[in-house]
Amino acid sequence: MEMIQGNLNAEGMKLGFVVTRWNSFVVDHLVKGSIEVVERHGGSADNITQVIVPGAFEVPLAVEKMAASGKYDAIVALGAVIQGGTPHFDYVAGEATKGISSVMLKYGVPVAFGILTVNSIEQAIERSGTKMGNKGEEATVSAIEMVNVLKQL
Ligand code: INI
Repeated sequence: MEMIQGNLNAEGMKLGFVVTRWNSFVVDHLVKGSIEVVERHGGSADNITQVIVPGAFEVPLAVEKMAASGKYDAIVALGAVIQGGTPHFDYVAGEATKGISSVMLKYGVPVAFGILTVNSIEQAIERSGTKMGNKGEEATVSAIEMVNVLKQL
């Protein structure tokens, strides 16, 4: 049986981060953890390009431009959509998710989903480097793994 899986070596990997300004008090921690995890896996912050966008709704367009440029081995979307009292959350989170996955399939470039979609600020804090880990780091590790899987396919 042939088994293909990706290692977590990020050496020489060129990564694009698309980062929202919305909820920056949380997103800053996702970015910090993501940079650290690249370095822990042999990559370099010098090979990361960060693009700042207003909110999660704008993320797919920036991800698409980065994917189309052919300059990046993978892209990581980092943001936080926090539930309010209106259906706005569902539209923003839904469009971000759909847009990101369609870019990934269109260009064959891994795009990791590091956008928190949570019910409360407390849940966002828990997932940005406190008791539930750091979802930015997790997304970034997924991106590294996918780059290494795709090299073998
Ligand atoms: N954008 C976010 O990234 N997170 C949110 O929680 C959020 N909320 O709650 O509204 C949010 N809205 C802005 C949206 O992403 C767009 O920037 C805006 O609608 C302009 O297109």
